[in-house]
Amino acid sequence: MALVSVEEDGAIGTITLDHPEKRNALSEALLGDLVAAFDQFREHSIRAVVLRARPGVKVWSAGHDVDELPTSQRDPLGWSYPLRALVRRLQEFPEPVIALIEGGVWGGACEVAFACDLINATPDTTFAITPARLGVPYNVTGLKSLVAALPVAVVKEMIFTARPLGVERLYQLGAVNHIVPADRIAAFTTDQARSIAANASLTIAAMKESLRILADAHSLAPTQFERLQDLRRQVGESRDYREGLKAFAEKRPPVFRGE
Ligand code: YXS
Repeated sequence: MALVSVEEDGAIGTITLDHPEKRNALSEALLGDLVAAFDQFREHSIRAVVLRARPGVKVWSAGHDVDELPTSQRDPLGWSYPLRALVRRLQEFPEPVIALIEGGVWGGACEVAFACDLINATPDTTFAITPARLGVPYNVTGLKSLVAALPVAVVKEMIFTARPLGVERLYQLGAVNHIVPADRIAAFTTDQARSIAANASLTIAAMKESLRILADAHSLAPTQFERLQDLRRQVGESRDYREGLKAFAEKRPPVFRGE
C-alpha cells in the first residue's frame, strides 16, 4: 500500500503524505515512496513539485519513524539512511519543491520541510525539533541545515526545549515564505507553482544548484569533523538514547540520567 499519493497536473507534480495512522512518520517505506515519486517526476519533466499532507491534518509528519531507529550502537542518522537520502534528493532535485504545510511538523520532518525550496503554511502550523526528547544524536548535516534556516539562538531553543514553535515566529525569521489560511493555501501554492513552471527551467535548475553549493561552502578542519562525529557517537552509544526509544515505545516520559 503506497504511503504517499502522487498526482501530475501538466507541469506540476503533487505528493501527498498519506499514512495518517502513523501521523505520516517518515518510515523507510514512506521515504522510499517519496523517492520513487521524485524519480517519476524527473522522467515526466515536471517543473514544480508540491509536497503536502492530506487537507486538514493536525500532524503534517511526526518525523523519523521512531520504531525504525536502531537500538544497536549504529549511528541512528548515518549518511546512507533513508531520511538522509531523501533530504539530499529534495536538495538535488533540479526543479523547485514547495512544502504546503498544515498542522505539526516534528523532528526530522522539520529538516524535510527546510530542505524544500519554499514553505507555505497554514496559521495552525508548528515546528518541533525533538532529538533531546528521545536522546538522539542529531545528524551534523541536519544541524547545519537548521542553522542555515534559522538563527542559532532559535535552533538552540527548539532543540533544548523540544517544544513546538508557532509558524508566525518562523515566518518572521524568514524560514517560512507565506502563511495562508487553510481554505486558500492549495490555490495559492498552485498559482506559485504555475508561475515557476512558466519560467526558464535551465536558469532555475542552475540557480537552485548554485545556491546549494554556495550554502555548502563550509570549511571544516578534519579534526573539527572528527570531534563532531565523536560527540554524536557518545550520544548514540548512551543509555539515555536507549531509554528515549524505550520510553517512546512504552508511551511514558523518558527518565534521562546523563549517561
Ligand atoms: O499507538 P499506535 O500504534 O496507534 O501509534 C501511534 C504512535 O505511536 C504513532 N507515531 C509514531 N510512530 C513512530 N514514529 C513516530 N515519530 C510516531 N509518531 C506517532 O502513530 C500513532 C498515533 O500517534 P498518537 O496517538 O501519538 O497521535 P496524536 O495525534 O495523539 O499525537 C501526534 C504527535 C505527533 C504529537 C505524537 O504522535 C508524537 O509526539 N509523535 C512523536 C513526535 C516526535 O517526537 N518525532 C521525532 C521522531 S525522531 C526524529 O524525527 C529524529 C530522529 S530527531 O529526534 O533527531 O529529530
